[in-house]
Formats: sequence, C-alpha cells, structure tokens
Amino acid sequence: MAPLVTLSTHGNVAIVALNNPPVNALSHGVRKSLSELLVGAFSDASIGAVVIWCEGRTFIAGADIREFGKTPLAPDVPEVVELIDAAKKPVIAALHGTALGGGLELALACHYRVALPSTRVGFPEVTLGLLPGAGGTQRLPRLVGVGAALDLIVNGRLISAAQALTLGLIDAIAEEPLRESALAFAETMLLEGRPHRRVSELVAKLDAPGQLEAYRASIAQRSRGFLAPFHCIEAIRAAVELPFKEGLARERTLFVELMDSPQSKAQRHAFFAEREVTRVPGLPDDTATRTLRSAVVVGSGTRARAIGACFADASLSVTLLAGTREELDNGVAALRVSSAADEARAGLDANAKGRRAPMACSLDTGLLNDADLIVEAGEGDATAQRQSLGRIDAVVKPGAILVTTSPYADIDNVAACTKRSEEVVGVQLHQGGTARVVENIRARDTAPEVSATLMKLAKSAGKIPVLVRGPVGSRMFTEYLREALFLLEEGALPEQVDRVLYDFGFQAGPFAESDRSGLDIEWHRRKVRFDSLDPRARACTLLDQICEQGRFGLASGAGFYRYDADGNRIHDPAVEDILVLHSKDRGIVRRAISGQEILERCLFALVNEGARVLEEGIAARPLDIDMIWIHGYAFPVYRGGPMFYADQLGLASVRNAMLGYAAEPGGEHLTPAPLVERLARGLMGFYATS
Ligand code: T1G
Repeated sequence: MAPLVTLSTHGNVAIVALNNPPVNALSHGVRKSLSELLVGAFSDASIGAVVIWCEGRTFIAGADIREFGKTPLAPDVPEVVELIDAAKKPVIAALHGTALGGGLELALACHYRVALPSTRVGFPEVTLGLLPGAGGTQRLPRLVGVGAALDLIVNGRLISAAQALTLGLIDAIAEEPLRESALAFAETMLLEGRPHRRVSELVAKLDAPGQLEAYRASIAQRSRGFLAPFHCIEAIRAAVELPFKEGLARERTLFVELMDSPQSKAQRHAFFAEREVTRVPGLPDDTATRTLRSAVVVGSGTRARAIGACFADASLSVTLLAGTREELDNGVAALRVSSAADEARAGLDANAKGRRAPMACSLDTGLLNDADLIVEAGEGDATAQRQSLGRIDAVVKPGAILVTTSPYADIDNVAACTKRSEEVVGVQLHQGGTARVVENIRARDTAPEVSATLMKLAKSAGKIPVLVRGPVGSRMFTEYLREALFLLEEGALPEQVDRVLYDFGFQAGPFAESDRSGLDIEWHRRKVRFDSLDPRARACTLLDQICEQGRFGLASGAGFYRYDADGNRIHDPAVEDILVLHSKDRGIVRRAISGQEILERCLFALVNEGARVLEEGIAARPLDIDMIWIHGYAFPVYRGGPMFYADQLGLASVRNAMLGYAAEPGGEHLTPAPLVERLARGLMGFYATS
C-alpha cells in the first residue's frame, strides 16, 4: 500500500504530500505520519519552508468521520494543527477540490494558503451536529472577521476560491499544476523574505456590539431544535472574548459536548446513510444502465409537472401530454410560471443546478411511440392509472420504460397489466417534487438494469434515490395520521397534536402537513383500503366528515384548520365541533391527553409501520426508511429518522410503551409488529441486525 504521507525536498522547500483516498481524511494513520514528517522538516536546517499538498481529487476534506465515537488515538487533529501553527518556518497549504473541516483548520494553521480556482472551502461540521474542533472557531474570526466566520461556521456553507480570496481566507489563486505553483509560491516567499504570520496571533473583534446575540436571534427559527449552530456561536464568542489558548480550550469543551450528543450521532448516521442508501444489496454499482434521452409524462397537472421537472433535471427532454385543449393551455401557463421561478432561483443561487431543460406540453399522443421513458402521472386513481398504462403499453416502442406514480398502486398489479413487466417501475416524489429523496419502486419482475437506470437518473437530477418494493413514505404516513386521528377522537385538538410534533422537530405536525399536501390524497387512500381497515379505523370517520364538507386543506381554504388569504393557519371552532360530536357519537369520553402520549403514539405508529415495511421486504434496510423520512417528510435529521430514533430510545422500551398503549381500549393497532417484538426480546435494534 502507498504510504499515506511522503516528504520530498526541492531546493530548500519540502513538499509533504498526503495520499489517503478518496478524500484525504485526517485518519489516525495520516495524522501520525504527517506530524512525524513535519517535526523532521521543522528541525531540518536545510529546509526553509514546507508545502502541504494532497494527491487525488481533493485537499483534506476533514477529520475521519468514521473514527468518531471510537477511542481517540494520538496525535489528534488539534495536536497536528497546533504543531503547524508553532512552526518557526513558513508552511504553505496548497488547496484543491474541497478543503473542509479539519482540512481547512489545518490550512488556517499554515502561514499561507494558495488554491486552484475550482477549489471550494468550508466548515460543514454543523451538518454533522458538530463544530470545527481543531481551532477553526478561533482562527477563522481572527482572519476573516466575526460576521463572515458566523456565516461560514453556523451555516456550514462552502465558498469558492474567489470568495475565499476576497475574504482573505486564502492568499492567492494558483494555476495548475498546483504542486509546482505552490512550490514556486514558497520559493518566491523565501526570496522576498515575507513575514512569518500566525493567524492565532491576530485579534477577533465584533463588527458591532450585540452582534452575536443578534445573530443567535436571526437563526432561532431555522435552527430550531438543533444544538450545534448555537454551540458554534458560543465558540466564536470565545474567540472574541478570550486569549487564543483559552479560546481553544472553550472550543474543545463545546466540541466534546456535541460529539457525545445524540444529535450528532444521528446526523453522522444520516451522513453515511445518505451515501449507503444508493448502494443497494443485489444491485451492484456496475449494473448496466440504459441511455435515455426523451420522456413523455401523461398528464399536465401538479404531479405531472413535478415528475417532469425531475426528469428534466436529469437532462431528459420532457414533454407533458395533456388530454384536452384546456389541460394543454393550463399546462403551458403553469410551465411558464415554474420556468420563470427556475430562472429567478438559478440567478440568485450560485450553487443552483444548471438551468433545467425547458419542458414542452402537447396533445400529440404520437409522441408516445418514440419516447424512451413514459410516465403515467394522471390525477386518476390506481385503477385509472393501471388502465392508462395498459393502453400506453400497446403503443410504446420495445425497450421503453413505463413509470407509474400512483401512491396507492400495487406495482406488481400495474406491471401485470402490461406486456413488459420487466420494464415497469414506480416513482414517488415528496413535497411536490421539491424533496431530495425519490422512491424508486421496483416490481417483482423489474429488470435490474431498469432499476439501475432510474437510480442513475435520480442521482443526476440531484436526488437521493431509494430502491423499494412499494410506496414506503405514504404508507407510513397513513398510519401516523391514523394514530393522530384516534387522538382527536379521544380528546386532543389538531393544534395540540401538531404542536407536539413541531416541538419534536418536524416542520409541521400531521394535520398541518396533510392540509398542505391535500386531504383528498389520504381520503382516497382510506376509501381504497376501507374494507381492509380494522374496525376502529373504519369507525373513525373524522377525515370523511371533514372532506365531505369540501374541506380538502390549504388549497381549498379549509381542512383541519381554516386558512386566511395568505395561507396562514387559523384555529377553526367548526372542526372542534365535529370532534366533540364525533366522540359523543362514538361513545368516547374526551379526556386531556399529555404531550408525551401524543408524541409516543404518533412516532411509535410510524416505527411500527416501518417495522412491517421491513418485515415484508418493501424496504430492505432501516436506513432506506430513515432517508425517505428525513429527506421526504422533514423528520428532524438530528433524530436520525424514525428507525434510528427508536434504536436510540431503546427498542425494548419502545415496545413496552407500545404494549402499554395497546392494552388500552381501542389501542390494539399499537401492538408491536413481530419484528419489533423479536428485536426487543433480543435487546437489539433495527440497525443491530442490518
Ligand atoms: N471522513 C471519512 N469518510 C469520508 C469523509 C470524512 N470526512 N468525507 C467523505 N468520506 C467518504 C464518504 O463516506 C464516501 O465513502 C467517500 O468518502 C466519498 O464521499 C476536527 C470535527 C468531501 C464533499 O463533513 O462533504 O473535520 O461511501 O460520496 O460526493 O473540526 O464527502 O464511498 O464508502 O460524499 O464527491 C468535516 C464530509 C468532518 C466533509 C465529497 N468534513 N464529506 O463529496 O463523495 S468533521 C466533512 C463531504 C471535522 C474537525 C471536524 C463529501 C465531499 P463511501 P462522497 P462526493
């Protein structure tokens, strides 16, 4: 194996090269070799300056996250960083790729920094529930000012080399080849006798009194529930208020608090799960995929436009197929609005994806004949979708892939309606297509290359694809909402239930969320499944009563809440009247229900249905479910997703609580699923077995 770190000398300049693919993480092996070689170079009189440079696609992208939570091995990252700071000869960091976290902290301890134009730098630690724990919170405010440091560290935002140069974070933009440019920079610097600068010797000053408090207030809403952003501010406060060494100590204390926190464990889990979820057991990364150029989406409504946009983001040429002239006109008008919004967004955000290929809208069914991918995205029910796909199947070319988007459809039934079941898949988007996750649903006979093709398409659209055997998110949401409706029967109000889940960390509780996405979806699902519902669920007719009054949620101005002209939610006594009368009709004595009971019953209903989804093989791994819920339903990432959260609570205690609720009259539906029972008995968790 190639050595992780090597040293070569070029005249009186030493180049220390790191080679730890894929991202030159500061693993123990790297830290150990690096510090040994640096100590040697620092004490070698023939060496006037040292360049730190990395092989491969990037400069150091941080500490090795895989080592977190394990026994720390010396030297740790702070020791290596302080070794560089203390050097009596200049050290130059040569940056390329993504210089992140501990890598950027190491660069800040260097005395000069040069970077290729394409480099991006930043402190993403906050996205892992952490803060820069190797001096970054003490050096960055000293070098670029408190305002810029707050922005970079609290938001975990990456900036370009040009922006870093403007901030003074780097000293020069270097040309390719970087290694030679950095060497030339070092030689020039020695020749010119440039001063030896230490960022640690600079001073951090507030830009204005009360700056930190004002900043804390400005992030209160968007960082609600997170620990790390606020710890970041406190660490930066130390840079302003304390001498450097004491500031470092304060940073370390805050860092260790976060490292040991359940939040950071959950966010680190989410980091690796997001990468693991696209590696599917039984579908090797090198599975062949098809080259697709065109997609025809049957339908021109909201769902059709959302799915069309997803495939347009994957650079397919997309046409929405309208059924009538009126649909066509509405579709064209809606596309005009959304592409104007895309333009505006792309103009605003430097990191925005490339401009989405414009979608067309047409009445020409002949387009179906040559399309590589055909999506059935009509607003009809599962039966209508199946029949429509059957008709489409008759006219499309061999090898064309058929996609159903029905959240209710049994994918195997849909596939059976065609003569090409190996080319049938389902796709579920979330949050109207704006969510990052896509459920890529494979039928029993779907060919591996067809599933792999959809995985690839979704990734190129900037989405996280999750391969499943049926709709997972919507199925679990239905059970979550069912439990919330039972709580309304027993005495709770929509506001009370929503408040509890909002405080838990969701952006919105089940009722506000259902009103936002439209009650007609869940109402239709209830009607489709009515015969298979358990007696209590059938008798809980609250959703029917509300929808039968034409209250379908935000879009119709009323649902579980009333909405003003600006879409703001308003308590509606009419709903309370429905609840009180319903409980009376059902013979249920309404009672005060604690926040803890509301939280547990709603979350455990979610976890229990997740367990059934795993038992049935609809999802292969708990991380598939957690990624769908974190990225599709805004389950708080600092809880790790419903399955990870249940493990953090301890599945045995979750099961016991479920048994407690199941023992109550009408509580049978919270009887632990067999998988929950089995794992709890074995004192294991969902992840212990995966
Ligand atoms: N440690 C360990 N493994 C890492 C890693 C890291 N820091 N970064 C990436 N990997 C693995 C990743 O799991 C994947 O593995 C492979 O590398 C390629 O990654 C003390 C506390 C650098 C922008 O948060 O943001 O420093 O799945 O698929 O899309 O203050 O990876 O192939 O087995 O994501 O090109 C701070 C995290 C750490 C950066 C590249 N640093 N990484 O993106 O590839 S905390 C970070 C990224 C810290 C100090 C603190 C991205 C990337 P596998 P990838 P990519």
